[in-house]
Amino acid sequence: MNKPEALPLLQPVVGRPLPHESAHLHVSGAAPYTDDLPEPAGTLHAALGLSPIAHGRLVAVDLERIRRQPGVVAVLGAADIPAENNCGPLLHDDPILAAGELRYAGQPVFAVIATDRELARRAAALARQVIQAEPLPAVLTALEAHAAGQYVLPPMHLTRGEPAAQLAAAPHRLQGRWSLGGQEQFYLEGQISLALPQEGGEGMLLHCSTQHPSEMQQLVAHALGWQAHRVAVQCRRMGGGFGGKESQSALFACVAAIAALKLNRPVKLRVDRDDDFLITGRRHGFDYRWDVGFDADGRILAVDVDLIANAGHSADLSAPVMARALCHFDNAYWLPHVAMHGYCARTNTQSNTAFRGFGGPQGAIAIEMILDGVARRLGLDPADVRQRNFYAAGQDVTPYGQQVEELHAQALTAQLLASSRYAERRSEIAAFNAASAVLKKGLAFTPVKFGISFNVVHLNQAGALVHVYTDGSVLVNHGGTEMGQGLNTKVAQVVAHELGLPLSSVRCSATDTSKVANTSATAASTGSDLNGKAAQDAARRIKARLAALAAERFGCAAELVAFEGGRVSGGGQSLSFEDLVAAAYLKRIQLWSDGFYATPGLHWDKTRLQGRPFYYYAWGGAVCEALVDTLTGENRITRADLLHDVGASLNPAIDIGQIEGGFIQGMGWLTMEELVWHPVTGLLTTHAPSTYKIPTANDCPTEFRTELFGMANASETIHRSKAVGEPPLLLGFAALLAIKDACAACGPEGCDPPLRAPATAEAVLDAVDAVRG
Ligand code: MTE
Ligand code: LUZ
Ligand code: MOS
Repeated sequence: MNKPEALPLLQPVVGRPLPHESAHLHVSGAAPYTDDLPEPAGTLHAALGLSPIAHGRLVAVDLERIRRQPGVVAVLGAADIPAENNCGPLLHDDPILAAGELRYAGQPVFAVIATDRELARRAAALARQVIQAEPLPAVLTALEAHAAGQYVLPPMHLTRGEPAAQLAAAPHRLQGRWSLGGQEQFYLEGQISLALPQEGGEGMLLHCSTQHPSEMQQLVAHALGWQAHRVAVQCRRMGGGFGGKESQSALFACVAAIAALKLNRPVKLRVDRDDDFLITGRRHGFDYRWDVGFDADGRILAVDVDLIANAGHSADLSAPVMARALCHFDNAYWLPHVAMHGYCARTNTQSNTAFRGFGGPQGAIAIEMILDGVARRLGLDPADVRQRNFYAAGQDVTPYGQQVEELHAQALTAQLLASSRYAERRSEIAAFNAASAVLKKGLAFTPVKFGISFNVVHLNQAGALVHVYTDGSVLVNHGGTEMGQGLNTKVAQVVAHELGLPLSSVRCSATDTSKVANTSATAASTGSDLNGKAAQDAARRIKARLAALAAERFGCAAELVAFEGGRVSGGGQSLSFEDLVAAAYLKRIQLWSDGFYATPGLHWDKTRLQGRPFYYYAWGGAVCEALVDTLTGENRITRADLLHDVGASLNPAIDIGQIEGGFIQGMGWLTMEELVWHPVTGLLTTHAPSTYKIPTANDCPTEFRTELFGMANASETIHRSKAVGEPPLLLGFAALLAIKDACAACGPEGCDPPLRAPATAEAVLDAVDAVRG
């Protein structure tokens, strides 16, 4: 045993801006994604034949003709599925391959398996010629479906107080309607699964780009008619998921597995970008109707609102998405009397699904549009009206009955409005607009309050497995998946901190259903909250065993043993972590452990929509400045100031990346990403980057300032940090409202431009025309 030595000044591993664990591989193009894995000899490739029509009765498919195409080994239809023809996550209403009915243009009808991908795609492209169907009338918009009472789920209502009576009594009243588009996840790595038959066809291993390996395992098992223990799903990393691989990776996993089982050969299904757009759903577009009562200062007295989501052809995750929309309509505001009505309209389009924010953005933006309208009606600065309506002491219970414990909106807003010089710039912009006929500027502030936890209580659990090897190195496996958000880096930091090791001693391995079972999706921003805690639990169990051994050696109490800087010390003595581990092994002490975490204190009544669905809230605020060319409609965000609450950050570099990325993604949704379905055929016409525009580096605000709010989480989360994945997307609201503000500068004092989202050049010109009258 060594004499204690002066420890070098130790840099804590948790809380440091360390680079993403794969950053060097990402930037050098060396990080392997599913398609980069070596293909075993004999691997076959699948492609999907898609419905050419939006709605119809499927009469026949000439699969024989497809079978005769070059390179084709097999063609599978719904009848070839061994067991359940479903890949829906909650309800069993999502066919893997169409049977009986065609529900949207782009729906997979058959799968071609060929010797190479190009040949498979060529054969699948004959879909239009081999599918025989009787067309039926298609419902393509949510409003049409709503008018016909056609829903994928029963309507949801959330009410507090007496909204009707208070509306009638309110001194001011405003009614409105608004329409908001959906958004494509546009993960850079498309949907992909590689299925490898094991044990002569008795088992199946899937490499799948998915946020939810456990659900892929279950759905594949159901499709094959197998018990779950015969299916293993692995995912090392995704090239982005953004919610699009929470449930909708399942169709691809199921098709690959069904084909692999049938042919007893490895089968890879990697869809082309256009097919990915046509097959999978995305963020729900919403239509709103509202009626709001307010006082002369712009304080909201009562509001009644309809939220109509385009769910697409099946339920998918629309129920929890709509529940989250209803639970975010309040955003940061006290709404004393409120009635919300949520409708998930069934249409003949792709089934819409999770996308960063999971309905939260669609709920919260409605109150932001309402408050903007209220401020314009009263001739007040919208930032003042917003601040007057913030949750405050005594006015701090949400419509769904959860108390808002940290009231950060006021302090965060004051700090942001000061650092962004909101008031001064407001007058500078007014002066600019007065002198500029064509170019107009606009300014807007919007706050964020976002509830953290899955709004389905039982999903808030996680497991981890930590191995310490005899050389003192550590391997972590947890139930979360890495999609670029830095989860593995954060979890490794937590484990390194616990064992007093440098980060280089700890690695995370691929997510694997045979290592940690029954995991939840990496979603709802809870990845590091849940898996960080589970991994900490596992590390602490190992540490306790090691501390007991060290205490014996040092002749001190186990509580006095410290793990720091790669050394273990106590009672005035110390030894290296490695030496202690080697000694523990010889003493036959278990050097690995599982760990588990379940978020405490959550309860939720999903019929009454009441309870405590969220462990805590994350807060934020954005101030955006827009420059609009009112002759062409072109617009850009020239400056953005973001102030965002991540609690005590686990990794400020990763968190700032998430905040900037989330803001840009929210800005893209609201200002440029436009989805267009052909009004007659129902075909999605914007199904490639040539027609669907996502923001690029050129669209970043010229001045882009991001700051962390810096208050530790009042709730006992992992190192008092806060989830950061989704909430910053809502910061993008300020981009839309800044453009709207610039449009307002074209009309008379107090005008309210009817700007729809996305605020494309056309939308801006329409809004400008409307206020110019
Ligand atoms: N960041 C990157 N780079 N790529 C992604 O796919 N997904 C977002 C967010 N940030 C995503 C991302 C979404 S939708 C969620 S729910 C969270 O990351 C999931 O990861 P977390 O819970 O570990 O934050
Ligand atoms: N709830 C939620 C969910 O708040 N976020 C999610 O991502 C989710 N996914 C499935 C079910 N409920
Ligand atoms: Mo994120 S939408 O919860 O995957």
